[in-house]
Amino acid sequence: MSSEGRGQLTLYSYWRSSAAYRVRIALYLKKLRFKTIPVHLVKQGGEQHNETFRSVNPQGLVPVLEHEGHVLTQSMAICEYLDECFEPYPLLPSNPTGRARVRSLALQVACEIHPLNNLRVLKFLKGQYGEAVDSVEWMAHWMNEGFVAIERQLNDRCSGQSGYDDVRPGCLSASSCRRYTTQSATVLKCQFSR
Ligand SMILES: N[C@@H](CCC(=O)N[C@@H](CS)C(=O)NCC(=O)O)C(=O)O
Repeated sequence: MSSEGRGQLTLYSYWRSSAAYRVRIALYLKKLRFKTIPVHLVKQGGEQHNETFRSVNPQGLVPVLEHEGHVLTQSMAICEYLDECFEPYPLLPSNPTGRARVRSLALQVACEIHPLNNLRVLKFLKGQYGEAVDSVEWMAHWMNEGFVAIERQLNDRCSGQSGYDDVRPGCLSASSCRRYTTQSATVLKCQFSR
């Protein structure tokens, strides 16, 4: 079904949030129209901490999707919700193995790499350890480790060794977008420049 007959999609989002990017990319891949409510994560200490936003998402995180009276959080849950509600342009392959592979790649970013580099984690590290911790080095370390493994899996895919043929490039970019756009970009870009 198209988005036209299914009610307004509203996304609470911040332009630099990689989790919100995942959902925005999924929305665009599925050609769905949506309204954006910006939540500035930095200005005035971060709008995610306001009671108004906490009443929408008690976790104080973007993205949040509102649809037909439902309030949905967690980017991967939102992407799968969109895929289930709106059939055209599927994000996941039609077979169970393909779906497991796509989910695995996406979760490697969403559950392993991203949480360690999140704003609140970096703030805590700086608050606790100050100059003793180099947050850029910290981010680069976890991103490098994660993306080395992902690149290796994709190389296997390119050489036809691991059966990744059914993984749509868009699905992966929804999970791994913005890998070059953080402060540690320079380090990573050199290593993952294809
Ligand atoms: N696992 C969550 C992560 C959401 C998340 O961490 N969002 C970040 C932006 S990328 C955020 O809102 N951070 C606010 C903060 O750290 O204060 C998801 O995938 O949706």
